[in-house]
Amino acid sequence: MQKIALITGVTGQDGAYLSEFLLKKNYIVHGIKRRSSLFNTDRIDHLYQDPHIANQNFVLHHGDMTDSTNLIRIIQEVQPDEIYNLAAMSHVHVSFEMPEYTANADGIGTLRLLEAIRILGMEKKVRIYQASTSELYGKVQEIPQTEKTPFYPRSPYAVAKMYAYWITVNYREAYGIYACNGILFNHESPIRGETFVTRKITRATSKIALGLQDKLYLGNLDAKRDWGHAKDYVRMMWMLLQHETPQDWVIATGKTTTVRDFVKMAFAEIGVELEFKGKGVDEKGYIKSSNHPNYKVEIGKEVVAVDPRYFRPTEVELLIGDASKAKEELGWVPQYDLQDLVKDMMKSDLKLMQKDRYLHEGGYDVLNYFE
Ligand code: NDP
Ligand code: GDR
Repeated sequence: MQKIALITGVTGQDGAYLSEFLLKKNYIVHGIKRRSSLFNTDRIDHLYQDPHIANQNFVLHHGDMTDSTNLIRIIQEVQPDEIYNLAAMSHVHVSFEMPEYTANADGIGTLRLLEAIRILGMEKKVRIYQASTSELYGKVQEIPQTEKTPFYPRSPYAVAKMYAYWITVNYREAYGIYACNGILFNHESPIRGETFVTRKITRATSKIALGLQDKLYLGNLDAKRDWGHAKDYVRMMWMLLQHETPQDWVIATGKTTTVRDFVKMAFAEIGVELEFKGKGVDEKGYIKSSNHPNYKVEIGKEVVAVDPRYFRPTEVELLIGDASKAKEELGWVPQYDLQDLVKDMMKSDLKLMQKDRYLHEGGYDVLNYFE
């Protein structure tokens, strides 16, 4: 019998990689996507199957975490063995601008999903993965952070996710539902959303290499994150749902790096050594040397600057996770380190920006719909 998975947030970074992974494992994958006025399925278009053919393995449904009737109907129709709840307003900074929506989608949305299972009497049939986050740790209580480290959320996003974390634990204890929290530290990839810091950096570095952009503006360069590769992390989502008993798991690399050092690593991929001078809002990054045969950038040029608009009202300064439990009990071995991740992202963005440059040179970079 083929297993059936339902993924909320299927159009996101993790949803796309997880769909690929589960399809390779011979699952039938159903995904929930939001209606939007433009196509929003870029990341999963390569998995698309013509809805007119029989026996599809990849099926999309319109839906939203803020609509419980729709969640109940989809779950009833799909009868999943596993549900991966990845849907969320996932941008920490934006959550300060949209706190109520974030609470609704990320916090109450998780409750809606769990209640749907109860309403449908599927408590014993289905296993649920909840996309919890290292943002729960927020203000540093202890390092490295483990499953036992106390939470101290520092944004509306993290507070909403804290509700989702505990409601998942509560439904597991109260109703015996197989529900797990994966407390995942930051994970990135070539298909990471463009406004998260790693992707913002690899895109801008690629554009600077090709002469399409002059400068990269960032916020807090001192923030430290434990960055892994999304491919390693989605494998883990599946692995932890296969464990005999439902538990909560930290997934992390155990290494932490500043935003500043990530920028240096990205520039190193185009043969540039960066030098940072100044402090706080006045800190700037200059080209110290440049030695790539294909990418010529001017020595001494200022290419990185700080813009306070990217500062957060409350910041998470330091994240570093200890995934010993997952490594020991589930045998998780990540295949990528940070260097591999930066290489993978830079390779992909350089290719994308090269395409942009061809379009730009051909005069096709701005499509005027209203001409
Ligand atoms: P993305 O932002 O790339 O994807 C989020 C997905 O959720 C998108 O498919 C988005 O749809 C969808 N979505 C947003 N709001 C709603 C809603 N109201 N109803 C239905 N769908 C919605 O996130 P990631 O793939 O990076 O992360 C996946 C999950 O893991 C998220 O819950 C995130 O908070 C969590 N997480 C992520 C980490 C990371 O480092 N990536 C670390 C720890 C946790 P659309 O495409 O239409 O916007
Ligand atoms: P984060 O990721 O908040 O950790 O949440 P993000 O990449 O947005 O920020 C990481 C750190 O970089 C600093 N920073 C900047 N961030 C952005 N976005 N843009 C900038 O210009 C910039 N300059 C500096 C931030 O202040 C922060 O300290 C991600 C999301 O995927 C969440 O959904 C997930 O739960 C956590 O990771 C784990």
